[in-house]
Amino acid sequence: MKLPVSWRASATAAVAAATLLTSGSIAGAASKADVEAAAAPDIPVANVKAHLTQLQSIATANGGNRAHGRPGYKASLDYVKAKLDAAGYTTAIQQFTSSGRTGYNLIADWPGGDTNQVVMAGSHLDSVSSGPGINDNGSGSAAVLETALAVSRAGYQPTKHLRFAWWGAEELGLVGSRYYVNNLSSANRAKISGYLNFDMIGSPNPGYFVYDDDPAIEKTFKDYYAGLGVATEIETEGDGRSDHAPFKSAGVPVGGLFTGASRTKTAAQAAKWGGTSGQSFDRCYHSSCDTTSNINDTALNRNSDAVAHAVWELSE
Ligand code: DTR
Ligand code: ZN
Ligand code: ZN
Repeated sequence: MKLPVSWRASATAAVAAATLLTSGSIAGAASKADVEAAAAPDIPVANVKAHLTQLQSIATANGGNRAHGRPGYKASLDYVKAKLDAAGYTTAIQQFTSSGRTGYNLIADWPGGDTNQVVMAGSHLDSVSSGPGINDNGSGSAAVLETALAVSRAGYQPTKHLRFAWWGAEELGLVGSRYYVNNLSSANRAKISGYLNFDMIGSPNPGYFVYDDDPAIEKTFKDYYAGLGVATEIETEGDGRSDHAPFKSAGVPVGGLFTGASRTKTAAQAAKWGGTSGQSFDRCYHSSCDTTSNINDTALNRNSDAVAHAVWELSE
């Protein structure tokens, strides 16, 4: 049984990679240890916002939501899948049932890379039934989609294999992501080097929170933000609160980003991040006002670029 790997960027990648099965650590690809890693491209925030506009239109045309078991969810899934199919991905829809309704996960594999080392990035695509769910979680879904499209545009061929996922029924209790993890063989589960989760990354009164799970994934995100001169905080309430939880429970290294939900921004946080103290990070959390107007473009832009940075860096 391969030990759960933890990420470790290492100058001795060749040695570390050769002892992967015994050391329990994963390093950057040996073949690129002495070559500057390919830098991720900028993710055009206009493209991300265009996806959000499409998701908004889908919700508006389907009773105002994109919730599990409702037409708006399947229409959202079909939109994302069509973009990925056109970009050369190998896509698969995984079906499940929850609360008597059919749910769907979308899994998209980028051809190439070592399929024994799979880097995954995912987000839940469903909204609550009370609204369109543009920040929660169109923001994460659109950023992951645009990163996947950027991989295709770049013709990126990393050492590791890239897999992207859009989960159903997260709002019912992480149902889709748990179904995916539970239905992996132990061999296939052990091949997942890491799972990156993006759930609410464009909150209107944003904070910049990094999941405090796998140290190397956390460092990848914190270093990225340090490069921007943006302070980050550890996401202290994330455990069990989103789709990284089933992966973490299965021993997969996880990480992710979050801009905040109903908790209130403190004066100290407003001093370093801007925005309004004494106000929720997202006043429209799980509400009908979670529309395309409920997005902070700077946060969405920074986090979309952070998604791409982490995908490139952790798969090189
Ligand atoms: N459960 C998520 C929102 C959420 C609340 N806390 C965190 C921490 C990390 C990620 C997400 C969240 C939802 O409503 O989809
Ligand atoms: Zn939610
Ligand atoms: Zn969410």
